[in-house]
Amino acid sequence: MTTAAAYRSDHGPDTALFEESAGTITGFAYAGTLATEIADGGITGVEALELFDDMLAIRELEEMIVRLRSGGYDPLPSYEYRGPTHVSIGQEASPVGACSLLRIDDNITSSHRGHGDAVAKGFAAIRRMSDEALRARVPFSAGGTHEELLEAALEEHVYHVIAELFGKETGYSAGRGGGMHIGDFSTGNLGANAIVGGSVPIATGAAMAHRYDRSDRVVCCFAGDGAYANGVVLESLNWAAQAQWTNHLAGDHAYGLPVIYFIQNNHYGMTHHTDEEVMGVRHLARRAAGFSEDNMHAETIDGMDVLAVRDAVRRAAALCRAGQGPVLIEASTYRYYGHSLSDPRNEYRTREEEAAWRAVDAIERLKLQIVDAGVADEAGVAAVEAKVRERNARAAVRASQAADPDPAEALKYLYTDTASDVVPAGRGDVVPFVAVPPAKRDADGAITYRDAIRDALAEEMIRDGRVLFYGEDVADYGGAFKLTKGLLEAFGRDRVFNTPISEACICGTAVGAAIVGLRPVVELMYMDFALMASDQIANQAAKWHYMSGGQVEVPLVIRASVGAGKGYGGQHSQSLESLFTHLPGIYVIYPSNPADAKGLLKSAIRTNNPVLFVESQGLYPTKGIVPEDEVLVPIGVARVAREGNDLTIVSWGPAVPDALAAADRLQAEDGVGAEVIDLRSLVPLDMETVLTSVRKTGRCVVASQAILVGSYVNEIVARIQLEAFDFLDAPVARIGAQAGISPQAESLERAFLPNAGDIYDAAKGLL
Ligand SMILES: Cc1ncc(C[n+]2csc(CCOP(=O)(O)OP(=O)(O)O)c2C)c(N)n1
Repeated sequence: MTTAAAYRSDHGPDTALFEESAGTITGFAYAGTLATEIADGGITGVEALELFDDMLAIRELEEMIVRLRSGGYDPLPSYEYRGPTHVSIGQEASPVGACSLLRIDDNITSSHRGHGDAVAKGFAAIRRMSDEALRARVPFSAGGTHEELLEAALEEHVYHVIAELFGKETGYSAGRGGGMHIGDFSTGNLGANAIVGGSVPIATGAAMAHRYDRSDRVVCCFAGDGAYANGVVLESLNWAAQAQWTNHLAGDHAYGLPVIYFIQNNHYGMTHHTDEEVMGVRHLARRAAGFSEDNMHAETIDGMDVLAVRDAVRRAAALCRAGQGPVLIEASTYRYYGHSLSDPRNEYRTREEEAAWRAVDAIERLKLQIVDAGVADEAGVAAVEAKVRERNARAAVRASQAADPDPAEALKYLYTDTASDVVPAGRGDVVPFVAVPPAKRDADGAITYRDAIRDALAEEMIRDGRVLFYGEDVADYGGAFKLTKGLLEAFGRDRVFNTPISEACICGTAVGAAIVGLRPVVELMYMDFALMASDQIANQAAKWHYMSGGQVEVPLVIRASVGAGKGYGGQHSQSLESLFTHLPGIYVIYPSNPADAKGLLKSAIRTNNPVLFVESQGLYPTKGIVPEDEVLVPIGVARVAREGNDLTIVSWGPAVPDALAAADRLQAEDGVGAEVIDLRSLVPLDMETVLTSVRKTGRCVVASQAILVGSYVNEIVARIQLEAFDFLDAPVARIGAQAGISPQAESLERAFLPNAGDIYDAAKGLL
């Protein structure tokens, strides 16, 4: 374990002249053939036939999609295929060559054009499985020999892939993901991603987890050339190359991230040319030079030669397993079809160009070499072709007949009801290097909201070694608000570390680490910066449990603090919780007091759902009694903060103290008993507690600090009016910030934000 060695620089200015070259990146260096590979022991004839089989299986599957669209797929002449048609025909050598050198427990991530990656990783993993593991995948198979079981398992894999493409319950993701999000976690496929580049930080986070676990697992991240212009991808390269993984402060775990960035460079984005149009470099492998002193061991290879792919991935995986990752491989390849089948592709490329690439077709090239090297004769090769065709056809027919998901289950897998109730053996009861400084307690036992959060983190990090904590400046400095001071010293830099200013990567790596078994807690310095990470929060963290059909859980916590009320202006003051309530799949919690902050954060760390945990900087110094014993506050249970019979005030976060102040004034000045409900968690929402109160009081004000346009306040108001209309004696009133931008000037910000007086006035208006 690395302890808290300090990063304290004592370098003065150094302006000595230097010249630096970006080093050499090679391209197309591989010169082997199947015959030389066999002679050198790099491959066996059987393995060569397996590569052939695997590439054919991908092509057959995707040609099925092409023919289904035109009604020309003989096994299913009238099946109506719906959904995306991003076929990768032409690119098969990349996934097949790469996956053939990965272990079962290695991972891949994939792109919107990921059918081939899914088939290849599954086939490669299945080919390595024991009879027992194979039998578990095909319990119904009558086959007795290894070959029979293997063949049945391969067919079953194709079946589950096609069933997913057809949107069937027996698809890998139970029809919830489809081809653009297909994942098979049982064979190490962490999912395809329809957000171009979206999976790259996830792969990086999974590699970070493998490093943390001291395993020698590797992650191969497939993405297209277009993706390598995307911000989060470039952030990921920077993230993976950080010196802190390998320098002396990493102690006994100085080890580069075991990730292979495998660019499937088919030379087109959707229709644009990456090489000559939207990129300033000729070879994408050059990208690596900007991020790491050793160019990430980058190279360009012939992606139309499955043996060249194997050669590169063999070396890359070995480097990663030896702690010398990351590695970047640019495979030059081509897709014969357009972006999708609705793209005729004549606006942007010529038939001559297509013919030139088809002339170096990877499947044909391997077939010739198989015959030339004497691995099989023409008849043997034809037999493999027939076997693949028939296997795929049987799987497709079965998939077409499989049951559609039950419409009543459209929301199944949105959330999980599991939590980390038991910490696995060897992971629990961590002994800190030094004790976390105890929170300052008042005589009555009160501590601050800030310390309550820090204590929750510390307790959970002791309870469970899978909990990591990272974010910008959170380690030595203790975060911008000094909230996490002491955690680095207690848990070491392995578990508490500073990150680059890369909000998308902070959240995306957390998704990757979570789906392979860790429980990351990350900090966004200001909630406004969540917008920088919005794809990773909204499309990745929130969606993977559902899109995987429940195959995977995403236990992570994103802590984000709201800066409102400090005069920090429009980009550091936003209460954005409502935005995230609009994104099903992620819990949204906003505590109003120290006890809830602590108890809810502990629960958030333990639930297997992703959680956006919103904090108020204005509340950080406020105090409240927090029991010294462990208390978990349940998520999704509102708190009646003050009882009353005349009127209900519903609120959350920093609006709760205002609501309580308004209630006190109503009592004192008007003799009105207001009941104050602190929602605590917005998602899941405890509407029952709200309705029970409103049914009793007949009047309600709903208040938060968010601006009212699009606020979650409106959701509560609407539900009250729908579900308790008959009990209302007045319309429900709403309170929020003005529909504008947080101003800096105190006079303006005071006017902009709602306060206790506004709540009081609204309540009076109802009486
Ligand atoms: C973030 C994002 N922007 C745009 C798109 C629309 N889109 C889908 S595929 C694609 C091109 C991707 O190019 P590349 O990464 O090279 O992969 P390829 O399609 O060539 O396999 C685009 C622009 C998207 N899905 N996601």
